Amino acid sequence: MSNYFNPEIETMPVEDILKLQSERLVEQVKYVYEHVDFYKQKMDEAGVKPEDIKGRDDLCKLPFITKDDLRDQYPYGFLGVPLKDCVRIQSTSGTTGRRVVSFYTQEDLNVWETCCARALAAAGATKEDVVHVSYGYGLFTGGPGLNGGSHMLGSLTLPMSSGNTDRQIQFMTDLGSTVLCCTPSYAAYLGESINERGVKDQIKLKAGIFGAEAWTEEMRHNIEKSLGIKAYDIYGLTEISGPGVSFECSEQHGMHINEDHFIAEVINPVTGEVLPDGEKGELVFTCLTKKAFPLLRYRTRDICILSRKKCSCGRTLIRMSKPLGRSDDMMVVKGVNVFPSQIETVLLNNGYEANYQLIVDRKNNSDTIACDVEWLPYKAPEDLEDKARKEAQLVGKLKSMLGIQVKVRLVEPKTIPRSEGKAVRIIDKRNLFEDSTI
Ligand code: DLL
Repeated sequence: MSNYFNPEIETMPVEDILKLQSERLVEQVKYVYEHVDFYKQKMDEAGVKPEDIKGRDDLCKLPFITKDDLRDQYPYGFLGVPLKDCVRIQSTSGTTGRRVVSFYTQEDLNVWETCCARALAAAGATKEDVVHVSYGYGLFTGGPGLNGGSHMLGSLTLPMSSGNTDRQIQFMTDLGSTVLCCTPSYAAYLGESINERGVKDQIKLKAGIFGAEAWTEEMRHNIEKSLGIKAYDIYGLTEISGPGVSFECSEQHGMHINEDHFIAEVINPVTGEVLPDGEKGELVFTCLTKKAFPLLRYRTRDICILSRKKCSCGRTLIRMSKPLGRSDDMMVVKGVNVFPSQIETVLLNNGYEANYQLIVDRKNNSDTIACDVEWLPYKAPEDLEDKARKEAQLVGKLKSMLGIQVKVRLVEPKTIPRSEGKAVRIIDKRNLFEDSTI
């Protein structure tokens, strides 16, 4: 069963949604050209006038925008309205360089929250539900986004924010939370903690909406089992609004993009060439309705696949795969591309959980990669020999997945720091960017 928040949009015939996108794009390009100096300059440089954009087929004439452009224009360079018409600021969780700040008018907030309400409805939430929001509140978009979506849906909203796991579980049992929203790594930790305390039978959760970081199907399976729920993915980024740019439906097979507000493209990250649906590449978004921070052709660095295949939930909105990695976060170790998700898949397929950390270093000009993995409490190695055997087994499995030698160290449960927000999986000690020149 799939519930729609805006059935007329979510199930609109594809030709109609494409037509709506074309109309909105023409308006939006005119709007940004007149209101944001950056676009006027960039389009003039590229020799493109607003009149050249007659519909979505002309989108490829527009230049791309990158995170560097946002940094250069920080903080007000992309504003499409006077600052006095903005009512909210949010910011990325980025830890290096200048933060990206995003601005919202009241109407921009309404659109964002509508997108989140669609995600909640698709996960089966209604007015009858108690929505437990354990994403961080504040500058991070997770808490405010799902909170707003839950209000819009009319659900009872518990603005828990992240942290204080005992209190989370107490509220969950006392107030009968039915829908949980947090990062998948925190959901896994909550599942672990609930089972340890033996209170699973007091939990009324039926669904969870987990996003903001990569997670695998195996991790989904583990979370569903430990919390006794259906776990849905949700995707978004601060620059484009926040969570709810796309969301999973009952099919749990790709996330529907809110195409009345965003056009998605997939490009070859090296050449910038637009790729046909079904091919893997970097996801690029164009905002059709945002006024305060209107990004056109923004390169997300997330690697994805788009699909227009019919979905059994009845939604006609295009689907994107889970992000399969990042064109920038991908690690190159010993010349081999390594995505943390590949390592996670090996661990979960071999009876471990996603409690691991990767340590990448460079010794004598040669890369090393080590992986600390917690053993499960009920699967502790019997002795040192057994531990070495189990480690060697994982080394072999990782070698066949990645083609390189990863040093594996099994460690005691609960020794790898847990995260209440996005998990820190990689420690790269190589300082690669310090040596780089252009
Ligand atoms: O993480 C927004 C969000 C909040 C999404 C809550 C979902 C739930 P940022 O902090 O700007 O925004 O980070 C955006 O996080 O470009 C992806 O690389 C990654 N990301 C977001 N959702 C997913 C997901 C929020 N479902 C960046 N799967 C994006 C994998 C995700 N990666």
